[in-house]
Amino acid sequence: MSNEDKSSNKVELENADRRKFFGKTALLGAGAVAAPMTAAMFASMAKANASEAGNSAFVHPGDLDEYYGFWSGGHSGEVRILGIPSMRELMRIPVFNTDSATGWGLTDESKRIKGDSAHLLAGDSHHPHMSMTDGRYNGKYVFINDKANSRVARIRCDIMKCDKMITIPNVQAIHGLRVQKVPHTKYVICNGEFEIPMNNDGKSSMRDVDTYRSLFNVIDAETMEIAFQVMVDGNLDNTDADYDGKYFASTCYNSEMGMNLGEMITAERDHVVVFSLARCEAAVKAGKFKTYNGNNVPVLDGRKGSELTRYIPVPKSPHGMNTSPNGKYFVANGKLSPTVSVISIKKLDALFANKIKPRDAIIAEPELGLGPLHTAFDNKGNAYTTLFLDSQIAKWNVEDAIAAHNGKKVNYIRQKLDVHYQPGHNHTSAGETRDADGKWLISLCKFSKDRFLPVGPLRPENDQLIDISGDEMKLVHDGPTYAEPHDCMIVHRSKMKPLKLWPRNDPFFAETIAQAKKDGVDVYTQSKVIRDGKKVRVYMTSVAPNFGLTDFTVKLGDEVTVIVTNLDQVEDVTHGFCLTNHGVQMEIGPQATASITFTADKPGVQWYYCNWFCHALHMEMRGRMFVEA
Ligand code: K7E
Ligand code: CUA
Repeated sequence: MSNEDKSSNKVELENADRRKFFGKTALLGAGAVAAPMTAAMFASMAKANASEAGNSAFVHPGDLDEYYGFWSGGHSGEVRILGIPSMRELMRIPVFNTDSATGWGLTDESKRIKGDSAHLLAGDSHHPHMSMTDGRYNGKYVFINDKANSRVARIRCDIMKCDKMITIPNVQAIHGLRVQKVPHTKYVICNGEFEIPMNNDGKSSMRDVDTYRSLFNVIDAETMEIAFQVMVDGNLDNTDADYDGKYFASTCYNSEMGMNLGEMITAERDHVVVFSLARCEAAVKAGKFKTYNGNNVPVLDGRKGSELTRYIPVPKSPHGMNTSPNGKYFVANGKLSPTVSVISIKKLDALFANKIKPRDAIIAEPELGLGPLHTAFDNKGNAYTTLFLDSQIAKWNVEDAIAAHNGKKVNYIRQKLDVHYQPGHNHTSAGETRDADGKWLISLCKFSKDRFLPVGPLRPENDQLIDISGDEMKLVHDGPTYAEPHDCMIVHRSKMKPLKLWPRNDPFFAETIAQAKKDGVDVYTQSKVIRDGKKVRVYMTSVAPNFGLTDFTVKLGDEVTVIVTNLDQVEDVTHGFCLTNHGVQMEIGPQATASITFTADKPGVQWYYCNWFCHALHMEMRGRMFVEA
């Protein structure tokens, strides 16, 4: 028996075991189960196989995962980091939400980063994607959209915190988001989904649907400012970039510009919009743009007939857009059509030169099953498409699908695997980069139904781990998740270099330190109270188990800012600052400075304490704020 055979055997046993437990009749690989296994037998077998198998999902206690997975938290508004293949949740990164553990949304630093949307406490994150160099993840940033409030945020991967956030003007609901892959991520691209009047001032044309537009948005990845927007016909859904640095493509559903469900699904065909980056940049340079709503963001006209775009008709209401890692194809996923449309990227030059017709760029339209939403790829020419209605993943071969399109009698479907249940996105290890390695596939299922202990009317989603290293897909893990991962991306750990301590004077809190300097305070050595009219700034250091100040005094009604610097140099020693009865709490990582501002509106003694368990004397790490009436 080869290592791979043993691994497969283990997986079949695991599947069979689980299905039996739930009383299912559909036993996959039932022949592999000769006799009922005891838990101990299974555990020892799993362990033995894990140590021998080439692609085992079993990660022993204390062992580290091979991949980082970045998960969107959907309408929780956050981003999560999971280890793959263990599927252990390693960290949560609050972004569009508010988080009382870290103080995200409460601290002065996070409010500055959130900027004009600091007052918004909610969000709906969908698409986390990492910056790239030459089509490979570079471990620098992860970008994420907020559909609910039309925002895009950036996470710095050295500290794993959100460091930039912008609200996109002239649009509503930022949905699909990806990055420029080649030569590097100069731009983040994203779609404005909901169409609105271009000047949305409530004065005119609000009910005249003909004035509604949807925009494609191009953001500078370093400055996080909008480079330009492109007006299109129809609305936009998902998007992706090529591997040549030339084209972006977005799916469009509702080309009808309908305002209700019935109107939105009348047309038999919608389209994919392809954007020429060079032509768009040239148009911006030449000043061929307009501005709207009183801001100065250049808006290009990329509607039908424009030289900036091409419209490729595809069947009804496409959803996902995915570029194959060999750089040859854009795949648009049919959603209401059982097909996906394969667009040849090589043919786009001819399309933009008007040498071929739009539909000539489509070189395959394989029928896969009901409700294809998103497609992922391995490194062997296979694609994996989620079938929402069928609750399956279809594995198909791209070159065979092209051959079939050309009239050859070949079966391009390799396998269909049941997933549980109703998958949306799926994602393969490094599958949206040149490093696609064909080892793991995640299926992000929208329903878990009977897969877990019931926990009330609200159930978790189910993110399933599938081994795709062999000829057959093997389901190896059920991963319950909180509302609602839409998408994830998987990056090999060799690409990541997260810091263990915060750098002193890090840009994350540079403004806080600049204020301290103005106040004549060195936050790395001093604890001091500065009064500035009705404003009081309280600087204190912290070293386990002590705050630099065991008390400080303010007057009732003062606006108080507490600035804490954690001087501990020990990895993993985080302190907290929590003021009782004031809704004030935050994290201060080792060597970090963090600040939070509140009104001292309660007289008398108000205790503050460290709320991260940091030391045997952590309970004693507290002090008093005296508020004089
Ligand atoms: Cu398909 Cu927002 Cu990418 Cu959800 S989207 S599934
Ligand atoms: Cu510092 Cu607990």
